Amino acid sequence: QISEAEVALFSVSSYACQRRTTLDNHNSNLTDALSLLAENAELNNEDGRGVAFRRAAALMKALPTQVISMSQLRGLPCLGEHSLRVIKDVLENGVSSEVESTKQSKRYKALKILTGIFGVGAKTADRWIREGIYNLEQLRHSGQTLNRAQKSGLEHYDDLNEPVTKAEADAIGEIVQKAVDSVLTGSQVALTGGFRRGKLTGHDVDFLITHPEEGKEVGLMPKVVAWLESQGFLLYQKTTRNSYLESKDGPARPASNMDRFERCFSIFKLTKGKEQETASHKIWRAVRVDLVVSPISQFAFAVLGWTGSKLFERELRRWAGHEKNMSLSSHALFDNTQNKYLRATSEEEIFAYLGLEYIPPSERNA
Ligand code: TTP
Ligand code: MN
Ligand code: MN
Ligand code: MN
Repeated sequence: QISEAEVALFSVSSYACQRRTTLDNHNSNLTDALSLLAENAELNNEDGRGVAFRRAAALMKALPTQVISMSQLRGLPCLGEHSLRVIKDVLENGVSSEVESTKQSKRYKALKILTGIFGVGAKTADRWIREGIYNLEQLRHSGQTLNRAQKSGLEHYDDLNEPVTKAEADAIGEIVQKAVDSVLTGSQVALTGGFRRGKLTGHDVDFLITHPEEGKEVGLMPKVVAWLESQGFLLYQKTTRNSYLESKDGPARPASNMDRFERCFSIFKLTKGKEQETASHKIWRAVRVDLVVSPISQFAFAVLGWTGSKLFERELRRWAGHEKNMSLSSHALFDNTQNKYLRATSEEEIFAYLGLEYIPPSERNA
């Protein structure tokens, strides 16, 4: 037994955007369990429960040492009754019985397999399961009509479920830069998402494109996509135009956390290096790539919004709204008290407006 005096107590802020969360996680046994339950909740459209588990997992990720006793958790925020029960189970028994039974369940396994198809979300997967479809084999023989994204997702299933490496992300970055240079000189490409936070692998590669002269970026995406297509780099693409100007709900208050930038969800055909050639002798692999175009005036907000993590972003918006009476989006920051937009050209300025200490991308891994 560990005596009261020996346990290290932690002092941790309640919003993830007030904390520094690196990739160095001292409690992966606990965060893996909580993340799996968060994922399961999300797959079942239980969003409130999903966020509660995500917040608990993020809090555990931010602790500076390994937790060995429940008494160390006294007074910590973000840990609800359910999360504490899961943590206790892991600390006492090495595993959480709820996590183990979830992992074994037919429904969870099917949801994982089916939502592993690009273009298939929780709702579609649920409908298929209710029709008796639990795996890819059953889906292929079911006669279900698949949309263009789903067809592509099924075709490249294995590649798209293989983590993307930083080397592959950099190779794609060079292609995107070349595409952008070819269609509009002076355009800039920034790597965002998990790779900007220092992750070594990801499920996709995210890029933000802009031009230093405001307005020059208009219509850029279709040109970039046409260039990529002409060079044979795209296996799939769906471009959505910018809907920011015509939105009625005001720039900083999008209806959902989906932003309104001109964007392209794509699947790249990436030629493998000699070292990466596999036994199958396939000389290329499919990689999910997200491209987003932002005007330079919104660039700092777009970089901040697209760097993640998803929970860090959610917490920034919650902090802005609840603590500062401001509305933050990937386009702008609006001060509801002063009734005005706050301009920024860097992420540092945005944190300053929000009254938050600046957290660099590598410490936003909440
Ligand atoms: P993701 O690419 O989904 O996540 P990630 O890069 O952090 O992790 P992974 O390595 O698995 O790819 O999203 C990146 C960021 O983009 C995320 O912080 C949220 C933001 N984003 C939006 O702002 N709007 C959107 O519509 C989507 C899909 C993401
Ligand atoms: Mn450490
Ligand atoms: Mn990503
Ligand atoms: Mn993405």
